[in-house]
Amino acid sequence: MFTHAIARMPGSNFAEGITTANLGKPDFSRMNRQHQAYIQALRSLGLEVTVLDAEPNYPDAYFVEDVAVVTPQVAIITNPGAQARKGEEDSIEPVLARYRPTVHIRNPGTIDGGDVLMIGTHFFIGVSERTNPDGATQLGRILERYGYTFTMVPVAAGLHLKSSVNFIGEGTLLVGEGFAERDEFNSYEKIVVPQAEAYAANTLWINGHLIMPAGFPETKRRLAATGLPIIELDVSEAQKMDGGLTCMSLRF
Ligand code: CIR
Repeated sequence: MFTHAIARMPGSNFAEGITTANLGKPDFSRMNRQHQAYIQALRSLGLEVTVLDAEPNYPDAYFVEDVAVVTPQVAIITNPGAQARKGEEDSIEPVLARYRPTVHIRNPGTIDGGDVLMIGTHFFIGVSERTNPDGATQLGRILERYGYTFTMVPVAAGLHLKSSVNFIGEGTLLVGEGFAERDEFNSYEKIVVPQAEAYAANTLWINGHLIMPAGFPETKRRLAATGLPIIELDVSEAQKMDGGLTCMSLRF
């Protein structure tokens, strides 16, 4: 059960964040409405949500998932892989320190939380453009001290591991086509997201519910087979900035 979430308001300069998406310029008021609906959905599932103020110097800082990895025993503060995002982690630490002891990933290791998938006591850590092998190994060693195990997974496509692979309960992963046959995920049941709907792999599993991006009917149909209630949210503006549902909160 998740009981808490931390999110951050997007700033009025959020369109200056990093993006590779070619989906047009995002709109601030639409972003705010979508972000409000997101917070509301988390609250409707019983989470106590702390919403931090925007960080004017960091237009991507509302993607709070990337700056920490929170386990029941410890919060690991990351060292973000993108130059423009280095320093975002400083203001999350005092917030997480209210709930957990904190430890840090240090240079030359880099890691974005979007590459870290926690499933019970096992972690998959994506090695991507943002997370390097040193950062992944540092995180893995910290997790081992707390009794967790980990596997490193090369991420050749998509920004982060969780852009393409997410846990949806009952031993099941929601996976993009490129990850469906990967050995690392052998022991899980899988629901495969068709390539044309690849963005929908970034679906959130919270307290027996799924929150998925709106506009992906085939993925919705496949997810309906789980029997879990599905909440659809329009996250078009975050998508324009290469982000989505998992990225906009830390859940614990
Ligand atoms: C970035 O490129 O860092 C942001 N514009 C998007 C981060 C998305 N975060 C995530 O997938 N965890």
